[in-house]
Amino acid sequence: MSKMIIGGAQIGGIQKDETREEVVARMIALMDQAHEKGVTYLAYPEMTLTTFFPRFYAEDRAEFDHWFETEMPNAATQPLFDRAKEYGMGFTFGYCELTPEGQHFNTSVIVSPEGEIILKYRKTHLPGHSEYEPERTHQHLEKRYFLPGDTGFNVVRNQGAIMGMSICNDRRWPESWRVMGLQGVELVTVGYNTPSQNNLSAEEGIERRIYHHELSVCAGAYQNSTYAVAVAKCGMEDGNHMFAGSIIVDPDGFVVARATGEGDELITHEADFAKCAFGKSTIFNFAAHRRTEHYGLICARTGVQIDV
Ligand code: CDT
Repeated sequence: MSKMIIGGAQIGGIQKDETREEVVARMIALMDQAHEKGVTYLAYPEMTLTTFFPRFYAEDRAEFDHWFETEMPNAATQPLFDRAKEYGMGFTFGYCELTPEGQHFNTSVIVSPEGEIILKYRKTHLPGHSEYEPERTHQHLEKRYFLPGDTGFNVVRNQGAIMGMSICNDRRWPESWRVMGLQGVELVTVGYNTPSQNNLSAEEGIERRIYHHELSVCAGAYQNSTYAVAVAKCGMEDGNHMFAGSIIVDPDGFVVARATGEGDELITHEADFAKCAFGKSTIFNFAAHRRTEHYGLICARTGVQIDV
């Protein structure tokens, strides 16, 4: 069976003093709605359980360890896993992971309808900076609080589809999509927290930022002939605004569902994974058309080097 109703559970702002239990209750309310609409795979945002704390600076980063989870599931999230299992629903969500070795990652997982974590992904492209920058109007300290992910972009077969994940800034990098595309991915979920303003240039504006978000997701979906669910944590968090714009995109690169507000909101779409085959067997038939002999520089060189 190639059809499945997929969902994106957009989450409105989470304030600093909100507990994991309060957030999980909101997640379960959206899961209940999703179940009523026949959703069997549901995506939540990046860092679903907490406020987007990289906007704050802590001289001693250990002060922020309380935003991290040392096990998953844990007491706070177990009710979410239980409800999904009761519904026979697969899901994916992001959280901050602190490993037994003391490593910090921005992580997301895919959970099967049986309640098992079947794939873990640790965010690869960490935006921002690692030190406090007084000239900035807003700090974006992901590089301070997280290590670059060590998993790479793997996929897993779940509920009849090949699924993968990326997290927020990853969606802007075609490499993220292509690595999963080369594994035949049919559904990519992308959780995000994107500040509406976080650098010195206020001129960029929210509309342009939303355009770049959508452009990236639509291009990634089209060029790899995959469904994509991009889902925001958004609205006001501790006085800071993050844009909404959650979307579901089909393998042709068209937006087929879109959030209308900036709060907790469910978007859904009946995906037909058979539709991924057309692009994968024609214009994006990688085996027939890719020319890897000319792509070496992509892996050999990180930054621009001008030789002419
Ligand atoms: N969370 C995250 O990765 N946010 C970045 C902010 C970049 S500044 C526009 C993003 O790419 O959305």
